[in-house]
Amino acid sequence: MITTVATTPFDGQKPGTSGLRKKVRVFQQPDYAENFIQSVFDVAERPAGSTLVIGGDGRFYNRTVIERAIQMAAANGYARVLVGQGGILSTPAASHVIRKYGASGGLILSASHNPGGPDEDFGIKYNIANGGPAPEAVTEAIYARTRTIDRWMMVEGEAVDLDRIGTSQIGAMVVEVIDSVADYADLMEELFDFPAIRAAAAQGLSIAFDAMHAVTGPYAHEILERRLGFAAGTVHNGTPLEDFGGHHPDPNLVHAKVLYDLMMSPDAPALGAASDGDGDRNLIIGKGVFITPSDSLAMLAANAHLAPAYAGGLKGIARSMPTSTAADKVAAALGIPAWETPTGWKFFGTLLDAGKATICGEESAGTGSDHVREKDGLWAVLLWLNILAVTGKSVMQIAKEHWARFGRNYYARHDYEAIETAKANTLMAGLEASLPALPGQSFGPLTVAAADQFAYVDPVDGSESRNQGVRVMFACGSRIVFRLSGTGTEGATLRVYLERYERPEGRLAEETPAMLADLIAAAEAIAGIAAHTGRTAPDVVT
Ligand code: VG1
Ligand code: CO
Repeated sequence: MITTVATTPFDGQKPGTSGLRKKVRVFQQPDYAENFIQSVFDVAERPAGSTLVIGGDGRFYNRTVIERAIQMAAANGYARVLVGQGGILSTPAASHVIRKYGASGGLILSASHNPGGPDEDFGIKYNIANGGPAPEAVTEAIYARTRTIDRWMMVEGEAVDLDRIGTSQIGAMVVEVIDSVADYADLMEELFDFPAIRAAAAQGLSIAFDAMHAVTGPYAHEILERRLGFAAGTVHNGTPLEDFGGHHPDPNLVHAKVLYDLMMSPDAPALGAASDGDGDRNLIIGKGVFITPSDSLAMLAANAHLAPAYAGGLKGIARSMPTSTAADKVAAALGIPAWETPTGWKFFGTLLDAGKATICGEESAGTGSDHVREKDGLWAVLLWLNILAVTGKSVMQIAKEHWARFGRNYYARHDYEAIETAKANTLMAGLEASLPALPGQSFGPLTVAAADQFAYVDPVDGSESRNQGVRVMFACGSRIVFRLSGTGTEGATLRVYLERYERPEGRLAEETPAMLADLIAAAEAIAGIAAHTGRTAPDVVT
């Protein structure tokens, strides 16, 4: 029987860069999650007989919301729900399941790399039938609906046992609890040269993978240790925990410091890697060398033909605007298009669907391809392993050869977290106002060539996205980008992206902070970060 519950709108249910992200306490308010999910169901394109996929990263509050979402899906006319066992599906696995089983969409419950637990973060994201994040037109429609919603619906049935694989029924709807890992692991086996990796592993190729007590643990155990034969213990922190062991499941040099230290030690394996809360990000560290995500994108694209799935070549490479231009140089060398999109994976969907790009990436440790419509942490790790296995080279060797051929993009991102929102907005407004006067001005040795606020017109569907970040381009090819994060749950986070290009004949083996010092000083002079925020140093440098 369908129960209709009267409700009133909540303010601020506007999806950000990647879904609706708030503190758990906010989501725990009566009707809060229900209003958002009902708004999704009210606007989503879902023909009669549709299937919905539901999965999450296993963080605190996951099960509660999944149980409710299943009851609501039954009341809203879905024919079938596919849910990962224990409520677990990594974000890329959810994308694959949506595509494989022809679902009309999916709910992914995650706040990604944000910490978890009763006082931390939760999130809900809706993905469409292509498996990718809902594009802005859809998220705008969802948001508009949250502002007028007056009821939500559910079928009160017997609770589904999320832990037991099998089929049950709620009202007229079928609920299938599926193996969270199998479909995804099978897909990886199709894409990559597993026999070559297995053979290399048997001959001593080694990897340390830090699952950060997040969703990729079970996936990494199955793929790396069982299917590829890497030694037991290859996967560190492989048991998903509701609070990620009290850590940030953010695979960067700050939060994966233990892995970094291992990789810089004499005992380092060939490859060190980590993934985030929901499994869509990746960190790549070779023995003695950190590979920036922007460089990883470029190096993967340059070597992708070594993996069976990409042996026929790439159709194009896409990167988010703040991501370094290293990938563009690879695209030019391959004679394929290079696309520049706003931040967030939702902007890659149309390019992938239209066959304009095969590999995409973001500076925030996201890389992926047209095999799904999300970034994919383990995919990147497996492509690296495939390349190492086939070439027999070290990560260091691949990096050095890459820089010698394409030049090197020194790169860093400085984050100023939990700034008062008003101060952050004033800073950005000041920056924008200063744009017309910037060209021609010099900051130390750097002269501004151009400055703008990035706006994007999707080359496939023509949709426009404005205010996607302030870019300051210098005559020497260096660049600073300023933008506010769209995933935080506390105040505002200012991201400052710094990039300096050195030609192949230039200085390729320097330390990044020293190479970026002039740009860091210029960023302060241009934006007045200290004056606006009182901060004299970033909270996180990645
Ligand atoms: C951040 C990253 C962006 C990424 C997004 C979601 O967004 O910068 O590149 O797509 O997180 O990643 P923002 O707006 O905070 O800069 V995840 O792994 O949270 O789904
Ligand atoms: Co993520």
